[in-house]
Formats: sequence, structure tokens, C-alpha cells
Amino acid sequence: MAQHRDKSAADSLKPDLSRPDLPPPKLSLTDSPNPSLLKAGSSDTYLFISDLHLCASRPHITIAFLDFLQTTATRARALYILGDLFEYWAGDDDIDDIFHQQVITAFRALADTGVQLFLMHGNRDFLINQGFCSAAKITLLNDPTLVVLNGKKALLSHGDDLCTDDIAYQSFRHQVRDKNWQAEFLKLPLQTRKKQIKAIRTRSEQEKSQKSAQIMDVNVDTVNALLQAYHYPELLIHGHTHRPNQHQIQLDGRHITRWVLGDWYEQGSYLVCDQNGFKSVGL
Ligand code: LP5
Ligand code: MN
Repeated sequence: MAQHRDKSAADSLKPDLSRPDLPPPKLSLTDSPNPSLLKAGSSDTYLFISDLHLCASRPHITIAFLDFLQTTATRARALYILGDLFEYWAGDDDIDDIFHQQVITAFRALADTGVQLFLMHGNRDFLINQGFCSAAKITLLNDPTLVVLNGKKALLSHGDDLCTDDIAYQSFRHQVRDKNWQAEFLKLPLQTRKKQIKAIRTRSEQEKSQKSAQIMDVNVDTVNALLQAYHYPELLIHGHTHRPNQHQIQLDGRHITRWVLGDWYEQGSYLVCDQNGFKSVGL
């Protein structure tokens, strides 16, 4: 894919060899999509959402989301979902669930209009795999992923990986993101997995009530190291912390904007990128 880009842009996306501990930059060629997927008159609009935590027991959010997919999202070139689409995801063998089918059908319909759909794992739904993505016509993105939007480089992430002060969470994350651990977990019957997830959710809520707000926010040094490794993109966009905001960062003489997406517990919101720049919009 990289051959579609000019040499200087491709060069600037090379990994920082002085930071072998960090992953290499990944480029999603959002500025050069397959022309057959382009929608006339909407080629410069990108939408970002995260932390919807969709579940059958919060129908008002599902209704708001389905409405968003059928209206606002149809006018975009691409929709990026940066993690925690679902309250939890126990495995792709749960796609036949009637609630999940409703969401999958809405995604397919949107994709069929030519909107490109991208999904990144969150800490609640990292077991989403190709079964769900193929059914929903969604492309799974690595965390982080670097994209180019209307000429600006934007680094996309769920954001949980940036909360490095939360040692207990990072240790849990390390365990459950291990592919061997996941393979064993997925061998369990679906209902057993759901029971275990419920128990972890309870424990997580207990532990979160003892953690300070600062511990559960991103660590500034971790954010800066990531931005350096990715050669100072103009933007970093993430969710997870449920603290929607726009932060201006001055780092090594560069200016970077960090957008934090809002959750959809009470009211939905999205970030829009178009020819006018970036703007956060409430539903
Ligand atoms: O999600 P949120 O924002 O409320 O809280 C997160 C962190 N909590 C979690 C846990 C998830 O909410 C639980 C749902 C996961 C579903 C995944 C499915 C597959 C896994 C199944 C495992 C059986 O992510 C929370 C952070 C918070 O964000 C802010 O960043 O603080 O982290 C915690 O609360 C974690 C606790 O501190 C540690 C929990 C240790 C549990 C150990 C149990 C034993 C291990 C069993 C094997 C996994
Ligand atoms: Mn999250």
C-alpha cells in the first residue's frame, strides 16, 4: 500500500530506531482509499467515536447510535471507532445474538453506501475478531495507528495503553492481551466466559473506586514518548478516560493537539474532521 504515497511522506513515517521498545508507525492510507469506495461530495469528512459501551440493557444509547449510523455517518468518507464499542465482547461466537445482529446489520448498511468503517480494540472488546469484522464490513486497526486526514497526520489509539500509572490495570492488560491466554479463554463455553467477565467487571469497579482520578488518566511522559516515536504527528486522538477535551501539547518545539473522545453513557458525541479542521459535536 505504501507505494501509493510520495517518498517524503513515507519516509517521515518510518519508526524511530532510537526507540526499539516502541512499535513501528503504522499508516492507514485514509487519504488514498480505493476510489470505488469514495462517496461523491463527502471525500474530506472523517468521524471519530469511542466508548459507546453498547449493550442490550441501555436501549436509548443503541437507538441514538443506530440513528447516528443512518444519518450523520452516511455523509462521511470514513468512521473510526476507537474502542469500547460494546460494554464487553466475549468472543465472535456471540455474533448471532439478536442485539449484536442489530448493530452488525446497521454497520453493513452504512458500509454498503461507501463509508469506510474502522475499528480499534478497547479494553472491553479486544476479543472482537475477524468474524465480527467481516460480518459488519469493518476493518480492524492496530493500536496505535497513524492515519493521514486531509494532509494532517493523526495518531489513533484507544488510550488505555497510555494510562501507565495504573499499575494494577496494566498488569491485568498484559495478561489478557496475551494471545495464548486468549486462545485458552475462548475455548471456554460462551456462558462461562460471560460469567467470568461479569466477575472481572465487579472487581474492576471495586478497584476503580479506590484509585485516584490522576492514576486513571494518561501519563504525560508515556504520551510524549509515543508522539516522539511517531515523529510528532499533528494530532493524537484517543478515548478510554471518558474525559472529553482538547489538549495543546508543546513537545521538542512541535505543536500537537490531543483530542480525548467522550463516552456515550449519558449522551453521544463525535469528533469530526473536515476542511474546516476538527470539532467535537454532541448528538
Ligand atoms: O472498563 P473501565 O473503564 O470501567 O475500567 C478500565 C479497567 N478495567 C478493565 C476491566 C474491564 O472493565 C472488564 C471487562 C473486560 C472484558 C474483556 C473480556 C475478556 C477478559 C475476560 C477476563 C476474565 O479493563 C480498570 C482501569 C480503568 O479502565 C481506568 O483506566 O482502572 O482496571 C481495573 O480496574 C483492573 C484492576 O485494577 C485489576 C483487576 C485484576 C483482576 C484480576 C483477576 C484475575 C485474573 C483473571 C484472568 C484474567
Ligand atoms: Mn476503555
